[in-house]
Amino acid sequence: MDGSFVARPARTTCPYCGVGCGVLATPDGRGGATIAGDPDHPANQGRLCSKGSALGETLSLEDRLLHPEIGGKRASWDAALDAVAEGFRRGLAQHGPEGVALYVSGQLLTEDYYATNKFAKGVLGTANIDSNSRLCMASAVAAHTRAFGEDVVPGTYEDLELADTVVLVGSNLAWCHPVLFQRVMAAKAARPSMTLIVVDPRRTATCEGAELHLPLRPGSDVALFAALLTHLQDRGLADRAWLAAHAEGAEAALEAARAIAPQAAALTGLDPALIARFCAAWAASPRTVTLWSMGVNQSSAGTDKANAIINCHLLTGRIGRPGAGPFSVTGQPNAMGGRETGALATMLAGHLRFDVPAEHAALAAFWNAPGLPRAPGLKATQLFAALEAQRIGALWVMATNPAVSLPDGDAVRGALARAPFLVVSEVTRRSDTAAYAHVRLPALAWAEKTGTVTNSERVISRQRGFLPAPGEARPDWWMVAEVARRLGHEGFGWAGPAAIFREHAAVTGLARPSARAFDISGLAGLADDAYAALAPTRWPVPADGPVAARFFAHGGVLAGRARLVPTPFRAPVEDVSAAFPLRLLTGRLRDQWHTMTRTGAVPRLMAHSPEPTLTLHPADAQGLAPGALVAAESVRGRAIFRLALDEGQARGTAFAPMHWAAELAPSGRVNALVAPHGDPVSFQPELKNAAIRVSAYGAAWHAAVLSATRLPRDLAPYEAAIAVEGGWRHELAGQGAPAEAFARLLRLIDAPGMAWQRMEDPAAGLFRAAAIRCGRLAGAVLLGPDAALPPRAWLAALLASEGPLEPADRAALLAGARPGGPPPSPLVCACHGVTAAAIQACGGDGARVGAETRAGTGCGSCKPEIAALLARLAPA
Ligand SMILES: Nc1nc2c(c(=O)[nH]1)N[C@H]1C(S)=C(S)[C@@H](COP(=O)(O)OP(=O)(O)OC[C@H]3O[C@@H](n4cnc5c(=O)[nH]c(N)nc54)[C@H](O)[C@@H]3O)O[C@H]1N2
Ligand SMILES: Nc1nc2c(c(=O)[nH]1)N[C@H]1C(S)=C(S)[C@@H](COP(=O)(O)OP(=O)(O)OC[C@H]3O[C@@H](n4cnc5c(=O)[nH]c(N)nc54)[C@H](O)[C@@H]3O)O[C@H]1N2
Ligand code: SF4
Ligand SMILES: [Mo]
Repeated sequence: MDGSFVARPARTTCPYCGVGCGVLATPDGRGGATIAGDPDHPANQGRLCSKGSALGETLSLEDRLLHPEIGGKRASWDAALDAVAEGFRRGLAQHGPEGVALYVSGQLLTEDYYATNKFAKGVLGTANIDSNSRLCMASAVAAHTRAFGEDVVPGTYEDLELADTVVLVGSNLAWCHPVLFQRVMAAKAARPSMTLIVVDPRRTATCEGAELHLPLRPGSDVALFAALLTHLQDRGLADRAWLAAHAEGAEAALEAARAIAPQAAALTGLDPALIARFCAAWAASPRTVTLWSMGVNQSSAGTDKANAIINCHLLTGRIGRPGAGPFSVTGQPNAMGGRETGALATMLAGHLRFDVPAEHAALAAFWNAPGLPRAPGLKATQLFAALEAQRIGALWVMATNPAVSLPDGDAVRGALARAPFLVVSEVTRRSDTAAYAHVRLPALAWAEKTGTVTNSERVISRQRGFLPAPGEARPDWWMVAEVARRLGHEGFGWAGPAAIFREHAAVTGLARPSARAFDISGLAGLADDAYAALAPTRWPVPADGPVAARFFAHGGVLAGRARLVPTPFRAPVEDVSAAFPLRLLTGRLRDQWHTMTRTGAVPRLMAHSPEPTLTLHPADAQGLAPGALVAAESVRGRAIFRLALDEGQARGTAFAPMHWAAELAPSGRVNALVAPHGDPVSFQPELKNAAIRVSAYGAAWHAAVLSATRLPRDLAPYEAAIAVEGGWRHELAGQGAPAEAFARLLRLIDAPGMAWQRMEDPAAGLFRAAAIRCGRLAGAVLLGPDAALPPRAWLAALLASEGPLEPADRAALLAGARPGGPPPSPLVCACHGVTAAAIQACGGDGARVGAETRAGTGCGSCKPEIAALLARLAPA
């Protein structure tokens, strides 16, 4: 907190994606706040997406962890911190520094990250600190390091607007970096000659704005870029002068590409004419940005995929110029900060390296840490394998939910359950991982915490608290500092985040005179008030003066030369077979954030895609109907999903979102299926490719339950809890006698004063009941033999309505629809609650959609879907 309650807007940064949008948050004095985009922030210039604009709806304290707990019981901070110190002391005594670990997150602030890394490497003497960035950015980090000698993103967002061709590889930018996508679309509208190309096995919302979509076979990106590299060389587009001055390795990279290029069509499954169009478009446009994300990184060939992209830019010298360059976008708000502070098992701190003795010595001296580890530690999946093997005596998990987000999820949960000592710092009581913890520590959440984050374009922005700390919640850095102090270490006595930031900035100057691009030593003397007022600042900020915004701007700021890397082709580790014939792609939905601990409680964000869904191409559906339940299995585990069919899903693949946790859908955890195999260079797991099979899930009954409060978990083999205005909707399916299941569900929502309407037809397996209390709908249970239950949207809306039910509505409750009311239709626009039917009713006229329904006039995240609906209505 910067101060107590003030009713003026705080200038802060969105805590979701790596675009890093500036937010103006104005406290309402009742614990909430109104949220607006910051017009002065360079990343978003006032825009926000659906998740950002709903931030005000995530501030409730209802599910917050507000007090420390030991063994599930409330404890004082002193007792909890003593217990953590003791647990780590014991872990060190039993297993040495290799037997203790921290698992942290790109959602920590830079100051938290710095303190935690210093605690692990400086105090515990272990390099076993890894971040969920291992699941996210590790391949990009490794590729940058191989190509540039350092983890540096050369470009800026502006380059995406200045480019003539923008290529998005393995990125669903429209849903995952929506404000950046809107910037690209606005630039395209202003300059229609601009070309957008999407490389993704699925036809995503992002493709709505694209001229070209390459639906390549999952995992085959290296072959596509090998074809491009040889094409560029053969067309004489290699920039010989630039290569001679700034790069090396072109010959070897070309040789490797030539070995693959002739099979590019076979390996990618793409039409050779499409590959030729792609190569021609790229070749013809000196101003090309190739942006990539998880479809590239989350692969056993992730580092090679990224280097194959970078190679094309290096060969042509299309880097460091306005509108040109390879561009890895970050996922989390502070993925970049974690890389800067070095809070990964493979780095020291401030881009200093384990393998440069002078850098190691400089940091050991600066931290007064003679035990500073000399070699990298365990990477995320290795760390949890070591936990499972009982080689980790104490583990501290901070701001991440590995029970949900790590691959081979059932094994991870088993390891967490058997952990000798597990500490979890969390903001919510409802995290799957926190359920396993011996000690739970309540952290400050976004609205309360103070520090800095760095976005995808290297801009450091302030997060500023605007609500008071609730309960006994404390900053993450403070917890670490207190435990370090208990372990007898000085050097953690910071008065606040400004002091930590100064120390972090000073570390980035330690490598001098050896040149590191990441240098913010110019901020090491930042006074408290200057830190408080810090405007968005792009690094580097060296102590000795300003530098250009773009790296490699002719002549470049990096020491040494850039390197083209040979990238031989490797198929994904797990292959499909007769037993497991489908490749499972996993990823994100428009309105959800990760494991849903924050967005899952916001009805407006739940409406777009309320249940864990598996999408197949209709030709792969084996006669299954959309809306049916399906069991998906891999060799590792099983999950149950609602089926969706989409012509845009590549044949032979399936897609399921990564979001559902046991908290909301115990059977919908996709990572029960996914393999932990990693990239050999980056150790990033192959989260986008598991071989699975899909079959109908035969349930004896299907049910929907509406209630004012959330029902307990584990009621049925399939369940999804969905927050709606005024209460909760539960979708369930299970085995056993339908009549018994109905009676059990009724008992769960029954309460004194309820009047019941009931309809039972046991022969048909149909059971329905609605409860009325004080003239209003208080709950309902709809149960039947298949997924074709009455619609629930109208009933859910009645739960929230203030007034008494009208007689016609009362009569219609068990039908689930008001006579003559609109048929149910999926929500498209979350800001204005507009359904697909309402948009279609505008007759394919885009202007009418905005004017009459207001769809697409809010945050704009739904624009690609509106475009898709209109395209389907347009005359062929
Ligand atoms: N709405 C929302 N936005 C988010 C997040 C969120 O949870 N929700 N999380 C943030 C985070 S941490 C991250 S890392 C980013 C991720 O942002 P993205 O990487 O854009 O998101 P994903 O949906 O994980 O994956 C992108 C695409 O990769 C494709 N893909 C799968 N395999 C391959 C392949 O072999 N090659 C290619 N070319 N493509 C492939 C998938 O079909 C998918 O459409 O999003 C950030 N933004
Ligand atoms: N199959 C599959 N798996 C994936 C992915 C995929 O595409 N497919 N994507 C991967 C990627 S890219 C990512 S980034 C990960 C994300 O996965 P996670 O990091 O596990 O997901 P989150 O839900 O963001 O977890 C953050 C946790 O921190 C808590 N929290 C929020 N703010 C704070 C705070 O200030 N302090 C503390 N102490 N806690 C806080 C939240 O309540 C939440 O429980 O998932 C990875 N897993
Ligand atoms: S694009 Fe959306 S989620 Fe990402 S930072 Fe901006 S408002 Fe937040
Ligand atoms: Mo991520």
